[in-house]
Amino acid sequence: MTSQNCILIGAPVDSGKRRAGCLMGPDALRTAGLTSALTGLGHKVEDLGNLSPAPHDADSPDGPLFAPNETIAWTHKLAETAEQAMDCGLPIFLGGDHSLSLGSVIGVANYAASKDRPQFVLWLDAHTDFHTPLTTDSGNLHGTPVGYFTGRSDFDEFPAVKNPVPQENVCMIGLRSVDTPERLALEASSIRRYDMRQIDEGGIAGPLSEFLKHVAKNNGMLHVSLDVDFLDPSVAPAVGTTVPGGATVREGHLVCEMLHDSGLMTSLDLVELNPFLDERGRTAHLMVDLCASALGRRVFDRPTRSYQ
Ligand code: Z70
Ligand code: MN
Ligand code: MN
Ligand code: MN
Repeated sequence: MTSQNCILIGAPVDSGKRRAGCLMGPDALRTAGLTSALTGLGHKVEDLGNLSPAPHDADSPDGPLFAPNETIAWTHKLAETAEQAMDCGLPIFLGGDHSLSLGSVIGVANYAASKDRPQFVLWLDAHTDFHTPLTTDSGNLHGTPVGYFTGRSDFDEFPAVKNPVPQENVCMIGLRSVDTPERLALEASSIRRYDMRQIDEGGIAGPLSEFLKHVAKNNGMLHVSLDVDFLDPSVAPAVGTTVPGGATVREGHLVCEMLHDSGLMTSLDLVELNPFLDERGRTAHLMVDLCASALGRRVFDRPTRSYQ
């Protein structure tokens, strides 16, 4: 197995929604043994510690969006850190809520563009997070990163998206909670999307391997964004918005094992873990175990599958 240089980037972002607690996520993932899980697989691990947002004006409690200044400041910091880290190995962003992907994805996409390679994104989530600041009802910016990095308009105060990820390069799996404006915009888009019904009917391996083939054929770089609520809340309770009917432990591992076999993943977000809501660390441990599967942990050796 190829040894990777894993770069852990603590991103205790808690400004993307109102319920507090994701700021403890990076330390919970560390406490659950992330570093030793990865070094045990033969990888090098460099932990950059926890970042802070760029300097910003205080947010006012009124206004349609929750904490926009803080989230924009995080976006600046994370985009810059992501682009730099891509030159040194495989960045793993330890969230933090999903608004961290506003920054992580534009940063890695800028790096891919500098190498003349297309960026792809696998979005593992109950939600599509395809809002813009004008379509969101909740005002929670963790519901907007896919809208942002695919280049939707109305993100005026945010860093400019120099290299939007083309819609055809985005694949969402696990969907079961989609707001009407998101659904309408998605239906008018070429984003690949699989709801839980499709997974129930046909399994998760088919859609994923089709997407991985597409990434491989285009020599793409692949960012994977894993939201805790992709998983069913019965196995992953440490999340603010629990949506019943999510992926099973085995579906989660299968996705991660296939990602590893593909050799295509170049960056990863582990997001929305709220340790305040966990039960004896079980969600943190599951996220660490899934990350280990994505980096090569397996029960028995198997011939490597090809996605070419
Ligand atoms: C809803 C909104 C969301 C994550 C919840 C929910 C968004 N669509 N995203 N949890 N990760 O408020 O915009
Ligand atoms: Mn602040
Ligand atoms: Mn999400
Ligand atoms: Mn979600």
